[in-house]
Amino acid sequence: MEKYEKLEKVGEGTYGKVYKAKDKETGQLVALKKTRLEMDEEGVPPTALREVSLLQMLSHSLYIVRLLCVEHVDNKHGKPLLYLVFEYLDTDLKKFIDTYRKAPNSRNLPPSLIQSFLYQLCKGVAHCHSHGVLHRDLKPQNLLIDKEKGILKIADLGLGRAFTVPLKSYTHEIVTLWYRAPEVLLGSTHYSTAVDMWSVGCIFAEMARRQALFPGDSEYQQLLHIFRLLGTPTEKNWPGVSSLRDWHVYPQWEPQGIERVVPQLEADGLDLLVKMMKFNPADRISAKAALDHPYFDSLDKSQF
Ligand code: PVB
Repeated sequence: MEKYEKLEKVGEGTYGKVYKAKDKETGQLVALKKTRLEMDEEGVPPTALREVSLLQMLSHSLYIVRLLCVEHVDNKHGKPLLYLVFEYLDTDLKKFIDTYRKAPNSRNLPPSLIQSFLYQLCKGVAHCHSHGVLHRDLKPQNLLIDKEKGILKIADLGLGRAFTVPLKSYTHEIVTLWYRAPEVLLGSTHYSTAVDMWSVGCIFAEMARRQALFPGDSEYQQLLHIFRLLGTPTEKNWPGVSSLRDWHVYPQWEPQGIERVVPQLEADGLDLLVKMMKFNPADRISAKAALDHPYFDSLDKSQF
C-alpha cells in the first residue's frame, strides 16, 4: 500500500470505507475500497476470490467502474485485509442530482443528459446480464459520474453476491428500499435480471423528477408507494403474484398513469419508463431491448 498516497475519505459505501488516493508512481487518482472480506490464516476465502475475478472480468466495460488491482495488507493487529483499488470518479449520481435540486441553482437536468446517462446505464447493465451477473442494488449512490466527460459507470458490483444485499450496511446505516423491485419486496426467491431493470426505471424517473419516485421507509410502505401509483397488482397483470411468500391483502388502488408524476418526460421517455415498470418481471423490458427503444433514436450513439 506504500504505492499509494492516501488522500481524503470519500465516504462509506454499503460494504466499506472508500478513500481517494494517488498512485505515487504515475500520479493517477484511485479509489481504495477497504473490504470486509477478512482473510483467515488460509488466505483469501474462495467466495471472495470468485467475486474479485467476476469484478475483474466485468470491469472491462466502459460503463463499469474499473478494478485496477487488489492488495492484501496486514493491519496493525496483524489481521489481513483486502483492498480493492479502483479508478477514481469525481462524484455519484445522488450528489450530481442534488446539485440540480438545490437552490439557488434549482433546475431540471438537461433532457439530453438524462438520455445519455440512461443509455450508459443500460449498456452497463446489459453487459452484466450478458455475463449472468445481477447487480441487485442499483441506486443513484452507486452510479459514479465523470462530470467532465459525461460518463456514468456502475459501481458496487458483484460484492452483492458474496454477501447478499444486507438490510443495514456495515455501519448500521439503513439500506435503501427505494429501488427494490416488487417481486423482491414480496419475497420471491428466484428473481431475475428484471430486478435490475426495475431499479433502472426508478433511477430514470428520479433523474427527470430530481426526487425519488418511491421513497418508502419499510418494505410494506415501499410496496404501498408502488401500488398507489401503478395500481395494486392482480393475478391478471401478474400471474402468480398472490402465491409469493410475503403477499398480503392490500388496499385496492387503480393505476394512476406515470405521466402525472414525471411530467418532465416526453412521450418516448414515458413509454420506455412504463416498459421498465411492469409488475410481471417477465413483461419488463430487458437492458438490451431498452438500448433499441425509440427514446434513444435522437442520441448520438457514435460517442459510445
Ligand atoms: N465514490 C470505487 N470508486 C468510488 N466509490 C465511491 C467514488 C468512487 N470512485 C471510485 N467517488 C466519489 C468522489 C467524490 C464524491 C462522491 Cl459522492 C463519490 C463526492 O463527494 O461528490 N463511493 C461513494 C460512497 C463511498 C459514498 C459513492 O457511492 C471504489 C467504486
